[in-house]
Amino acid sequence: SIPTEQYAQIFKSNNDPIEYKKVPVPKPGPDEVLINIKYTGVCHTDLHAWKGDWPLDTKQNLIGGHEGAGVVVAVGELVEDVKVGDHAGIKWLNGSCGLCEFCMASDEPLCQKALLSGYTVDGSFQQYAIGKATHVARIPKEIPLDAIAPILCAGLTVYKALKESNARAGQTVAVTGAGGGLGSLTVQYAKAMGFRVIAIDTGSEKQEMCLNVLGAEEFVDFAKDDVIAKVKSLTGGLGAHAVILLAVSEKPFQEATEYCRSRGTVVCVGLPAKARVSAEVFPTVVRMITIKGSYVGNRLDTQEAIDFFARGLIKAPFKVAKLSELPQVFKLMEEGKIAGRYVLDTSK
Ligand code: 8ID
Ligand code: ZN
Repeated sequence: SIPTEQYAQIFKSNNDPIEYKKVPVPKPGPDEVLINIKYTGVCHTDLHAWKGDWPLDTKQNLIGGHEGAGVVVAVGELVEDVKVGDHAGIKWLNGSCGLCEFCMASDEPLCQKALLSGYTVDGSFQQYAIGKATHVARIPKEIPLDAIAPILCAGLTVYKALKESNARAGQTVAVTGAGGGLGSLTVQYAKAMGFRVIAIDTGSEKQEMCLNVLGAEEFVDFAKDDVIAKVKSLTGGLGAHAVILLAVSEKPFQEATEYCRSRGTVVCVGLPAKARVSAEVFPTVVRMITIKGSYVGNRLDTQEAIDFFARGLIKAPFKVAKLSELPQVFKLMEEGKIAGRYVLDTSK
């Protein structure tokens, strides 16, 4: 039976204290499902949302979180293909209109009426969360709910970004921010897609993880090495075929074209506050560099990213903490101290 109250992490407005307290269990509307969230990943986006880093307002009294994996406990009267007992996930895109030109073209993240979990609607930092039935991720029952949680944002986002990079099997992808949550999964998806990886991040823990656990071929420490020179020297002087920018700092967004190969693509994914992307015009033109953004993924990208995981190809390490410990996880994230992803157990 579904309780009437549950625990959540909630804050009034940006930078207000995050309170771990009891709130009502929401009721699904006709086209919605209610998911008993078992585990939720903590994405750097959740920290940006709390801090109000971006030029897009968050809802007041927000329950954050958008990597929630759990079990469906109730469905609205119009929902046909999701059943009570199914495993399902709350992802960043909670809902979209289905009718605009972007939705019609399966570019639903670009829908102007999109609902964003843990940002414009309540997300997964609670024990029971609502998602539109058309958008909740379908999770096969044999997949562990803790390990799949980070795939619901980080995994599908980086899988999509790698596709957007237009790199081919055998080519080299530089991953900037490779030791973080998105980064660790990028290294794994890149490998599964046949790419060679140069990981860029800092510190011995992330270096060890990237090289010995995730399978990157090279590691460049941005705090010690000359990143541009080192990536070029590792790629015969030409640079990486693609660069995936995941860092939460501006500098890489201003130098990535310099270690990207001619004809290559720089894919911007990280969203540091108030940052700008820039590149010198002359080399960008005469080396035919592409600079583009990539924003989460559509429902097919989601299911494909889950398929890679289901096939045993994605094994990025994650640490489990309690839902009640969210503020401590945010602190470690802010300090850049997390190698990989934290996943919260919502029962504690
Ligand atoms: O759809 C999207 N575009 C999307 C989806 C999900 C998340 C975008 N994001 C954004 C987040 O909002 C955030 O801005 O991607 C960014 C990365 O999220 P994350 O992976 O969850 O953050 P993290 O775990 O804190 O990892 C960031 C890593 O960047 C490294 C840090 O050391 C850390 O490992 N880093 C930094 I800060 N500066 C760096 C630099 N100069 C750097 N790595 C290389 N060079
Ligand atoms: Zn995210």
